[in-house]
Amino acid sequence: MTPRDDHIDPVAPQREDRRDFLKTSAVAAASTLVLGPGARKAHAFAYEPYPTDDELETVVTSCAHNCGSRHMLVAHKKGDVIVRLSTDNGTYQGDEYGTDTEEKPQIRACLRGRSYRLRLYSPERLLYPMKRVGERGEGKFKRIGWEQALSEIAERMVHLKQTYGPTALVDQSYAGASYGVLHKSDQIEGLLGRFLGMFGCRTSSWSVPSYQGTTFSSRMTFGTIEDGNEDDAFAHSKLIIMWGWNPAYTFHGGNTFYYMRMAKQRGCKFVLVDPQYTDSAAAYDAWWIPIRPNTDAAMLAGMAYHIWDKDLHDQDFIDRFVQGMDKGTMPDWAGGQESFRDYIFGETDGTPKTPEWAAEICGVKADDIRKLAEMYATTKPAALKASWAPGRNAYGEQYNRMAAAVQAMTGNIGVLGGCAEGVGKAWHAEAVAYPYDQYSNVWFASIKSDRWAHIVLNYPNVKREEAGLWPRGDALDGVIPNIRGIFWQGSDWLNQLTNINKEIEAIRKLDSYGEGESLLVCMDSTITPTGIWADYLLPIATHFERHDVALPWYKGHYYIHRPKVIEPMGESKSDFQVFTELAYRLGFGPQYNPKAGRDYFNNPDAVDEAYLVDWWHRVQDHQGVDWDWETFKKRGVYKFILPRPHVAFRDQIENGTPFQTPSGKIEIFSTTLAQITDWTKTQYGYPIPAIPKWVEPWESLISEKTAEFPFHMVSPHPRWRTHSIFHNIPWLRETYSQETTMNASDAARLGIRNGDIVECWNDRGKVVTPVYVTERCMPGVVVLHEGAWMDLDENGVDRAGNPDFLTLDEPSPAGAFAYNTVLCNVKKSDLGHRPGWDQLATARSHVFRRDL
Ligand SMILES: Nc1nc2c(c(=O)[nH]1)N[C@H]1C(S)=C(S)[C@@H](COP(=O)(O)OP(=O)(O)OC[C@H]3O[C@@H](n4cnc5c(=O)[nH]c(N)nc54)[C@H](O)[C@@H]3O)O[C@H]1N2
Ligand SMILES: Nc1nc2c(c(=O)[nH]1)N[C@H]1C(S)=C(S)[C@@H](COP(=O)(O)OP(=O)(O)OC[C@H]3O[C@@H](n4cnc5c(=O)[nH]c(N)nc54)[C@H](O)[C@@H]3O)O[C@H]1N2
Ligand code: SF4
Ligand SMILES: [Mo]
Repeated sequence: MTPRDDHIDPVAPQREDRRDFLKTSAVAAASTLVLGPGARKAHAFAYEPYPTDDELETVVTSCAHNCGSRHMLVAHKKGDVIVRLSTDNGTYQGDEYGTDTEEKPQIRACLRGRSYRLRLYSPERLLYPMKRVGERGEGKFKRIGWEQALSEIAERMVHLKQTYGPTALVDQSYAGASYGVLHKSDQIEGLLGRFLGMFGCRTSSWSVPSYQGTTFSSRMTFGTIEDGNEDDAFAHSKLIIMWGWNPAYTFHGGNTFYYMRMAKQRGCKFVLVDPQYTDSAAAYDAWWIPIRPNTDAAMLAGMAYHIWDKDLHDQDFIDRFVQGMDKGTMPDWAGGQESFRDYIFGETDGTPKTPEWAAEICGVKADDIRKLAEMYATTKPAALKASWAPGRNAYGEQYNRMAAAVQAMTGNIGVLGGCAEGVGKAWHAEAVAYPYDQYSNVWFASIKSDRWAHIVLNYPNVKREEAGLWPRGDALDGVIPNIRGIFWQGSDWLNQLTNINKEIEAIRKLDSYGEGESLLVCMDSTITPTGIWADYLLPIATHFERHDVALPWYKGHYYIHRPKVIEPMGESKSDFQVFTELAYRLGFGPQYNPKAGRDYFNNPDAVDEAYLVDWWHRVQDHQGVDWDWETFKKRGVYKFILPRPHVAFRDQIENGTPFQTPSGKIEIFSTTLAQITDWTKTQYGYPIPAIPKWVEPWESLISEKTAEFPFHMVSPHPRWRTHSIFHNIPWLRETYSQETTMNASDAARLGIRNGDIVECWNDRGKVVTPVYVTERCMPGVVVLHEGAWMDLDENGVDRAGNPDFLTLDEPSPAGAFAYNTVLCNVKKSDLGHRPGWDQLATARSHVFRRDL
């Protein structure tokens, strides 16, 4: 058989007329999958005729979403249909043969980006406004027009605001569409926040799932979250400690791997501190130190003890740049309070934090803790890259602060090849376009993001510290919001926040208020697990279908133009169009979108361009960009060439510029925290020590709860998805599958073999997946990647394997989501696993072949 005969590409259009294709594509794709190859003869567009580049139009654009990087995608289109995607090959800058150099690398897309055509034209693509006709969560919707959708939503918003006050609607916008200049979804700068704020009814969600513990640490320690180097700085390290960091899977920059390979070639040594042996460790031949999850702060404390004990610390650096590392660097006003060294040597609590003390907690041998401490303190420069996952835990903030203390005591901050990173934002993009600088982030209550369900379920008997209410200092201060509605924009938060069963219970409570007394709106370009629970689904144009400029994620120094590559599919509109039109209906259209008129809903292009041109002028003024807007549009990507690798805090260390903390120093002893007296009146709710300390998490492998739930589950980010995005892409599910990773000795004890179906459960929920049995995961730990699209059976068991059925919604005091603080049990199961809603679209045979 030649490909021409049997290849069926459910994505490729089969007719010339795109509009017809759009209407029929979902149905065609679905029937293709059900009937299978051969059942219906398809004309294999992708192979015959196979259009060559000269027959196609080539458009440079970028990939999108909250995925760890930002890469160039090149769309090759015929008419209004993208038939091929490629990526940067170095030629788009005008270099005919292409360049890829250390100072100007290509920004090549990963497997997700290259599969994007399948997301764009997926059967789950949302093409029309929809209204729920069944029960919430049942997934029954009917198609309605924009007019009906927007007038009903506006009417309900007014009713809820008037009846339940200015905090009735929760903003659950998140980073699905961040990192664009104009079309933004996020909690601070996003379109939804501005919209609800101007409307006068908004409860904001202040804690960031990714790294709230880490953010807190960075702010307290350095006074900023811009504590990162650009990736090329890694090429200069002699030792890189990947602490809970797996850049082979979980992107943290676009070219991290390229520069780490350069470091390797120049003799750098690598260490991995992680409960699982990762592909990053394999690629760099790292020394793997398996550690019990959530015990990192204890291990770092043991390292600090040994570094002092052997006199390997950098006292000169400490004296010049650090507050509170030892007695000599404590501020005068803090008389009698404990310094970090006092804590480490047990001067107050009588427990010296020796490597032996740490070993009991973290399960790493004391000798290994000593060996790593010596390696780190004597190899210069050394990068201790303390990633976010170990901080996505109960008291996760203490881990990041402890890592910062160890970075500071060895003088590895502000030097090329060192690393101060907590959050690790590096080079500063000119992020927002007018009008965001006006009226953004206005809120009437702000809660810890994963407390909304707790508030709904317990209202009004909720203490302000349980809700994590941010102080306001006015009449609304401490007032618990009477939540009556949620807007999801650029988030799949029902699927991604903690303790999904509790969220479902909260939605049931909203149901009980009766028809019209609550409102759930989901704005997305695909039907998502969250959308299934909404009352209204609003179809949003993807970044291929609107005009914008793409910004790098936390690393990278470039801008990528994002033209409107194709017309919006179906009846989809951009978020900005939808909010502008709603704002007109609610009476503040011109303020919301000052450059637009009422016709923006149908003609957005000139207005969008005008905002982007304003922004580009700002870039030209502030960042010395020498191209004009038209040149940028023509070339597609502007890559900055930095005079030297960007290293955070170089200026502070080389020139004595003060840090942005109250004392102007690196604050291991925090001025801010030391001065708080009533914690219940702060957004934290509960006390946080002024210096980093090991605090035992609510559940871990050292807690008594292991008698019932002996496994610690961690849920890292998948290589083949961006959280939940791309879960519905069959190509990607052929590369990896959603499976529970487990150590071979645990599996043997439980009679579990590779490929068996297992259930993982605890007192919060239960999920079903195949199991991957390996030596690459330490005993007692199971790994299950976040982001699978939940798929409940009639007993509420998740057949897809979404770990957030097991996570706990209790936030750490500094706001860290405790995604990786989970005990559970595991057993072989007869329950069914479903890899995707279109479950036939997997090639992982072990799911079907049970007798391995
Ligand atoms: N167990 C566990 N759970 C986790 C984590 C974990 O480590 N473990 N990690 C957490 C972390 S760090 C994060 S960041 C969250 C991510 O949580 P989410 O942000 O909810 O995850 P995404 O799947 O990226 O969802 C983004 C949604 O935005 C939509 N979208 C994309 N572009 C646009 C647009 O332009 N407009 C609109 N309206 N929608 C758009 C996408 O289709 C997608 O449905 O997950 C968290 N969940
Ligand atoms: N491919 C891909 N890349 C992404 C994303 C994605 O969804 N897909 N999401 C992006 C986003 S929004 C974020 S927030 C970042 C997240 O970036 P990270 O937080 O760095 O990533 P994770 O994948 O959650 O975890 C990294 C490693 O930490 C380990 N780990 C988990 N718990 C612990 C612990 O308690 N101690 C130690 N020592 N190790 C632990 C895991 O086993 C894993 O190997 O990734 C970004 N990059
Ligand atoms: S890392 Fe992100 S931006 Fe880059 S190609 Fe992959 S999904 Fe797209
Ligand atoms: Mo994240």
